[in-house]
Amino acid sequence: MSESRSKDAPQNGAAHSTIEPHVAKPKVGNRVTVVLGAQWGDEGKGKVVDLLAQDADIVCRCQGGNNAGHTVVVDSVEYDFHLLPSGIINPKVTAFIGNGVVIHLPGLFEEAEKNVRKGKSLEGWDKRLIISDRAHIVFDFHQAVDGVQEQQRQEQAGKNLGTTKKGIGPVYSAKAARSGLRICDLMSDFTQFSERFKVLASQYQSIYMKPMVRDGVFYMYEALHGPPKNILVEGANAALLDIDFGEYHHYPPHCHCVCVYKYLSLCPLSIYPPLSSTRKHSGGKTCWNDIGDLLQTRGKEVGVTTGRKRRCGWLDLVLIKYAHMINGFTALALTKLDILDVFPEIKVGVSYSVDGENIPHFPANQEVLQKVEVQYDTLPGWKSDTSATRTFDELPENAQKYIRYIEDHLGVPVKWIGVGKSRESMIRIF
Ligand code: 2SA
Ligand code: GDP
Ligand code: MG
Repeated sequence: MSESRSKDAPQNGAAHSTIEPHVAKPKVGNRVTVVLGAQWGDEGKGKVVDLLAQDADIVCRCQGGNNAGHTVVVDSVEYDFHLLPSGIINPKVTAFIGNGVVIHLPGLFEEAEKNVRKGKSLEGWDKRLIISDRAHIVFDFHQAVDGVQEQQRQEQAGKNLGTTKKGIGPVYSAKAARSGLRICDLMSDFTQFSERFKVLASQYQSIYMKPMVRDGVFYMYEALHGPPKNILVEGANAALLDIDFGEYHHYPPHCHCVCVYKYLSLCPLSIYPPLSSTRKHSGGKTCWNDIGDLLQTRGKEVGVTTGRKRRCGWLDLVLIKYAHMINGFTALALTKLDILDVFPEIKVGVSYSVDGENIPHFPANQEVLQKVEVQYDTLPGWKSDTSATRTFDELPENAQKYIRYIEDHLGVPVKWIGVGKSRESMIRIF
């Protein structure tokens, strides 16, 4: 994990000098850490964010909506976050929902209330949440449209995309079409809203939201230029769900899920990829096989948002390398090692071929991806329980070799290893 202090942050020198000559560089000492999923989501980002949030001042969500589901287990209480940054569980942290996030307001309040009922950690959440006024609003009709579009796809093409039906695609489409409504619209002039929305909007505009809503750009600018802070960015979804770099057409990603600014980016990587069951994935399909069901059952792999069973398979290092090329990961957090405890041998996808010929990259085209055959390396398993392990040295020798193998293959250091759901079940190697 390389650290990106703000003095190293990418600067657009020309723009700074010609447009805003007086704009100061961010204060030296600020640090931005980005946590991103490198597969198809559900790698355990929530757990990693919770861990890092203990040293963070601000935790930001920057994309996605309540299609995401991030799990954090503290003191045996399992919290699930969809819109709220998981770091909000830490009372010292300010949580920030940025302009790239699309917000379903009833969902946000339901999520907060549900988690408040579960345990003390969420108490006072509304005092430590900032919402960007440029974030777009998801209305119930967006969710209804999502469902209708899925049905139409099924009828017209014989298959649908397996969306979460949370209205994410429709609201990002409206955003791109410049017809979306933003939090700032809700907070100020209602004339843009139809009569139908005025009633709904006024409820939220009243006491609940006003104290939270700020100019998001100004807020983050001040944070970056004020006294040094640790800022943690919580990626939602994952690289393979990105609208540009993900599997376009197949799993219709809706927004950017990758780190474009090359700040420090940390990658939670489940050691087997869990995928939502409705997906028909191609690239990783050969990594789904008869062991998938066992991985699903052992990992209790069920969608946090939809409750759908996730499909699971062996780790695919070709696509992790691809995600690394895009994001430039500086450290890996390998989660769910414990799930592999029962296997006598463990396979790892290491190369792709199409029609017998090796291809060195992750194909953009879905038809090519359909034809991909994955070549595996097979490593010996360790056949023992790692869930109580707390140091690298305590891990069985073959588990250590497995981790070093992944590290060597990717050229990125592993700094955390997950051996269970709870906050404590994480080995640190630093
Ligand atoms: P959408 O609803 O428009 O964002 O769906 C587009 C595609 O993105 C996939 N997608 C996800 N994949 C993994 N995890 C997600 N979040 C939930 C979780 C999933 C759940 O954390 O468990 O509960 O099932 C997520 N959200 C969206 C989706 O399957 C589509 O392929
Ligand atoms: P996210 O979307 O990336 O935040 O991941 P999710 O919360 O949707 O799904 C990850 C699941 O794996 C959750 O149920 C976590 O509690 C669980 N989990 C995370 N890390 C580990 C680990 O190291 N071992 C095991 N057994 N489960 C883990
Ligand atoms: Mg998830």
